[in-house]
This record gives sequence, C-alpha cells and structure tokens, in this order.
Amino acid sequence: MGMKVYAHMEMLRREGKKALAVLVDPQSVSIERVEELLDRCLRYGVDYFFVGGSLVAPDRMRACVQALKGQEEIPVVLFPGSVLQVDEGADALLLLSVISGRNPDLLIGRHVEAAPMLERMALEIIPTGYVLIDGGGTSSVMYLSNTVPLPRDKAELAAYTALAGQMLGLKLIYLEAGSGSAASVPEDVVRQVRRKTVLPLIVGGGIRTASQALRIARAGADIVVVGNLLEREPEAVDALVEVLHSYTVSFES
Ligand code: 1GP
Repeated sequence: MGMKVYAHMEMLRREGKKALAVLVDPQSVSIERVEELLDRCLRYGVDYFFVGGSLVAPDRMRACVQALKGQEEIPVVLFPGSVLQVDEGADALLLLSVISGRNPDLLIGRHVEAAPMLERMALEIIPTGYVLIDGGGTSSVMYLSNTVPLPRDKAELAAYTALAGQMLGLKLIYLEAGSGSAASVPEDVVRQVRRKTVLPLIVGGGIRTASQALRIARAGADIVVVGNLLEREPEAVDALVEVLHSYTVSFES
C-alpha cells in the first residue's frame, strides 16, 4: 500500500468503505504461527495488522513486526499496551489516549515518556482517542489501565467522550470492549458516536461472527478489529473480510 495509513483510513471513511484489522498479540502467538497467519491474511485481503497486547516483551514485539513486514501489502500498525511495545519497524503507531478514563498517565504521562523515543523514529503517529466500553466482566485493559469503562447503556456519554476527543484534536476514535469480552460494543454506542463525530471509527473486542461485524459496520464503524478469532478460528476471518468489503451503502451513518 503506497498510501500513509491515516490517509487510507480517512479515505475509507469518505468513501463509506469498511475494513477489517486483525490484532496480533506477539506474546500469545509464536513466530511460525505469525508467518502462517500472515499468508492467510494476504489471501483473504485483510486491510490492516494491528500489533500489541496487554503484556508483551520488546523482543517478541520486534520479531513479530519483522515477520509481518515480510510483505508490503498490509500495513503494520502498532497498538501498544505500553511504551515498551513501540517498534520502529512498523508503518504506524496508534498513540492511544484513554479518554474514557481519568488516569492522567494514560492521558498524557506515558506520552511524555515516549516522546524522546518517538521523535527519533520514522513511525507515522496517529493520535487516537481510546474509549473503553463495558464488555461484561473485568478485561485486562480495564485492570491494567486502572480505569472504569463507560457503561454499555450510556451511548450518549460515549458520543460526547468521542466528540471531546475530536475537539482536542485526536484523529481517530477506537471503541474497545476488551479482548475476548463476552459482549462487543453495542450498536447504539457505535451509532451515536458515529453521528456525533467525523473521525474514522474503529471498533473491537468480542467480535466473533461476520453478522456481528456487519451490524457494527452498519452502525458506523469504518474498521472492525478481531484478535481472538484470528488465533482460534483463522478460517472464519475470510467471511468477515468478505462481508465488510462488499458493504456499499455509505450514508447510513
Ligand atoms: C481489539 O481487543 C480487541 O480491539 C480484540 O478483541 O480478541 O475479542 O477480538 P478480540
């Protein structure tokens, strides 16, 4: 892909197209497995690789990014669970601010710590408003971020949180129910965030079927993310790509 990652995301948004990102957690998959999954994702036409996790050692991060960068078709985007997960070999970095929470470290503290390192890297930096929505149960991200997710039935709160992020100059909104969550982000939350903001919108956590992905896309997500599904049932990813790529109606959102 010759285009910068964010320009590509904006283009999707403008044209009403939908995309699938697969999240690879370098701590939970071996390099041999990453290579196997990479082949599969190329065949299926996956749009982005997101790489990161709650707890990832830097050497595993590096090896995984290197393996995924063995091709040039699918951009590799860092989705870091910590400053230790920043790797120069990727194409872009989602610089996450957990705007659903009130932990100053995740709103500005870690960003300051990372700034001298990021300054020297050629990574494309995409400032991202990360909004945690209750997915049922305690997710790793909830525990590690030391924040309380937004309640599932408070779509308006999520919408104004995202709007405030947009007003602050963030470039992307990421609605997260948590990896492996029992329930994905409710469609009403996606819909209201979509209506209130103009930014590209990513939704992930607990998505397991093509029909679920389609409903979330129809509610206004531009990019749907799956992690567990790729690891546990990789052949199912094909149907998600298919359903999202054949989505054509652009003005429902
Ligand atoms: C990405 O955390 C998600 O936002 C991935 O969640 O592993 O449940 O697909 P799953």
